[in-house]
Amino acid sequence: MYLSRFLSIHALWVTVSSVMQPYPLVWGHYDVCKTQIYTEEGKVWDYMACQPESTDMTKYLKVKLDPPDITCGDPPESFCAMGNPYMCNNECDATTPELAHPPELMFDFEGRHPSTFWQSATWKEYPKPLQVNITLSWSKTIELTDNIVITFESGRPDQMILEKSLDYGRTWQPYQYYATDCLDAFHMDPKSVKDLSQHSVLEIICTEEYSTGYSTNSKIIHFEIKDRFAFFAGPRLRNMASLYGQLDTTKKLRDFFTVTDLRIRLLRPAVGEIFVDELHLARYFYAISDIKVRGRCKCNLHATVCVYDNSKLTCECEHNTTGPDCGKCKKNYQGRPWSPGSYLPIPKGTANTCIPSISSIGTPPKFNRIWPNISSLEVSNPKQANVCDNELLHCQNGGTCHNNVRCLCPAAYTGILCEKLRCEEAGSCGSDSGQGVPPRGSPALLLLTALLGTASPLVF
Ligand SMILES: [Ca+2]
Repeated sequence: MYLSRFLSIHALWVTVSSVMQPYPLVWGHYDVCKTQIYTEEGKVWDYMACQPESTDMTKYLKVKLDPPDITCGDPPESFCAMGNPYMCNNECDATTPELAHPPELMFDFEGRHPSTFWQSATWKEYPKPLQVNITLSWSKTIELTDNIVITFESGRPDQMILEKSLDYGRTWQPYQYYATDCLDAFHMDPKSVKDLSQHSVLEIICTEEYSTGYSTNSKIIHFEIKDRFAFFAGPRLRNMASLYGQLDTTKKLRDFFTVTDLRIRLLRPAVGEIFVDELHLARYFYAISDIKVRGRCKCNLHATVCVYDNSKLTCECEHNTTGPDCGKCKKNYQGRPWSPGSYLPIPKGTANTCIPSISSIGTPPKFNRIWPNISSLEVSNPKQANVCDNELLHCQNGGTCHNNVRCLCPAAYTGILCEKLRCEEAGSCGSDSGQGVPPRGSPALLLLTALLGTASPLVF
């Protein structure tokens, strides 16, 4: 059973008018999809890659517990303080609002005292494991932009797995293992995210950093998104261009931060001692006061607005795209294959708009891509990171780097880094076998190799 705690009102987040807003003041926000510019041919639309603002995604999720009746208070029971088995004057009663601990208290506004929290039943059936799955579902692909933070009110669990799904809960993959003893619990060597590198950033690790039971003051468990971003963007995330370049070219990296659902698998509560105190099992339970998940709707860089209506998130697609994630071209706009927008070149990216179908207009469309005005980019973003240079970010296939903001490509090539054959983009390479066309993905690998300064292929 889903326990819905949503606002029933239509919720919408957007801070700018996508039409009226001038170019972003700070590069990298991608908060404008199109703007009108004046050319010799009159007013025309200039299209840019765009994405919704990062926001608190817990407002838009559904939470499900398994087992469904694991929340404490039905029937009412008393529980003891974790550190003191004789202090058992706390009561959980689902029928009394002041004594109830329902799941929605994991997502309410924290800041008041004392904290409000969800709590499980106690471990009265020991030695049968006390295990709870907490599933958070968005029914929409979202991109995580900040650490997932879970606050435990009565000791951090001895064993826990954070999992993710990219297919609405049909299949699950581990995101991170947490244990007081990783080897014992999961047969994994303990690691910290800080032990990882650009090469191993997608490794699934077991950490002992957050599982020291009730004996420390910290109540918090992180899943470290920002530390992973920092492998590409630097410790203070100053070089976001490098991160965006990576996200553009490496689908596995992009997918790593993308989810439709998260699942917190609580496998063993905090015990705090070597042995479970079987005489005082009311000391052992799970209690979570807060879960933070920040992210944005995945709209494939074709929308700045994501609407929450009727318990459903949907991108409001621009660039002649459609679908919940703007994942296809609108009818009559299939003049070339759909493609996601691109973060490059910084700061406006490339919209990769869908163009009218030949059949819909009778004559071949005039391909009207308007490139950013290079000189204005340089003036408005004097400290921007490079799109290309001659050290790390190489133009491919003989292209030359123009003022660090654009590759000038040989006639046969196109793309941000001259990575695509022009005939391939136009669909006129003339060979179904693909002979003569570089294997897809190889430019991305070349770029990665260039960025990471290694000659060996990466294992993601
Ligand atoms: Ca709370």
